[in-house]
Amino acid sequence: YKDFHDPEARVYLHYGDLSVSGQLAYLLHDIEPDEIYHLGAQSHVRVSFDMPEYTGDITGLGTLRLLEAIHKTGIKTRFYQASSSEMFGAAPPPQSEATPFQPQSPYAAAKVYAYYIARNYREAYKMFACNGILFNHESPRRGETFVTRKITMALARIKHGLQDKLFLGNIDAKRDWGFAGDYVEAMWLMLQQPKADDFVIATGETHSVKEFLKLAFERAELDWKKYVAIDKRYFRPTEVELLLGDPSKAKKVLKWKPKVGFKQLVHMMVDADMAMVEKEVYGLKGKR
Ligand code: G4F
Repeated sequence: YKDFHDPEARVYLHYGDLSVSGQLAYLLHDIEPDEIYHLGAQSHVRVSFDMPEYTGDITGLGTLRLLEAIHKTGIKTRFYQASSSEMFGAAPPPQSEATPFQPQSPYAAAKVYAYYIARNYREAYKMFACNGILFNHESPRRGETFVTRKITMALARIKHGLQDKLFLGNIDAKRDWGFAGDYVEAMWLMLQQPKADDFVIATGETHSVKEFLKLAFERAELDWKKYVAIDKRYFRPTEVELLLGDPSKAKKVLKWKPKVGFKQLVHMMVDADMAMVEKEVYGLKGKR
């Protein structure tokens, strides 16, 4: 973020709330964006079981409010809906654009609603609205309560003596993990196409949380089994055991493919958190 007085400022912040439809319309009217990437949501699956109504309101109805604001203001824009592989839920892998959804959480059910309402506005009002059905995408910027970052943060702290244990839930769950940077490129490509459509974005590989743990701790020369404990509180009432995407359509139409592999991604995240914690420790020592 740069202050807007700075001549080099390229990012401008506007305030809005997905629960306030009128204000969304004012924002769109003022900004007239060429492209909208709608990633706003209550996006944590476990939290959606604790806050199901809020999740339905923001993640599901929030999307409707934004689409309706575009429709009512009549602005010409291209709309990207952040759909999620969680929508596939219990559906057998590999999951593609043709796989029927079987959502397993209030979050996933809200995303299914948002997916269909985006399609409906595309058909009803000829809006350029795309669904990117993104499988898990990670980076050093990942929120600290999602499992990958929770692991890399904890192990960096363990390595430097700032933490003893890491408590996790279901470590047998499998996910198709990719690098967020690659996936953002796919989102942009979707909005550059001549026709709006829906695309699965995935690597086509699946790995368990346990595999992530092993690779991450090995990178820090630690044995994960000595530090990880299972806490039932991190289990979900209904779990998505296995996600594995089939990105063939994106490869063919968007000419997209992921550049960063699983091991490289794990190492990137571990290295970033090790560097951050080292700085924290060094800073603390410096103060003494
Ligand atoms: O990192 P997670 O919380 O991601 P999850 O639930 O797959 O959802 C993420 O990816 C979706 C795309 O498919 C997004 F739509 C969504 O917004 C979010 O970004 O959990 C991954 C797996 C789960 O099976 C979970 O049960 O890790 C398991 N897990 C095991 N222990 C844990 C933990 N997850 C979290 N967050 N914390 C744990 O301690």
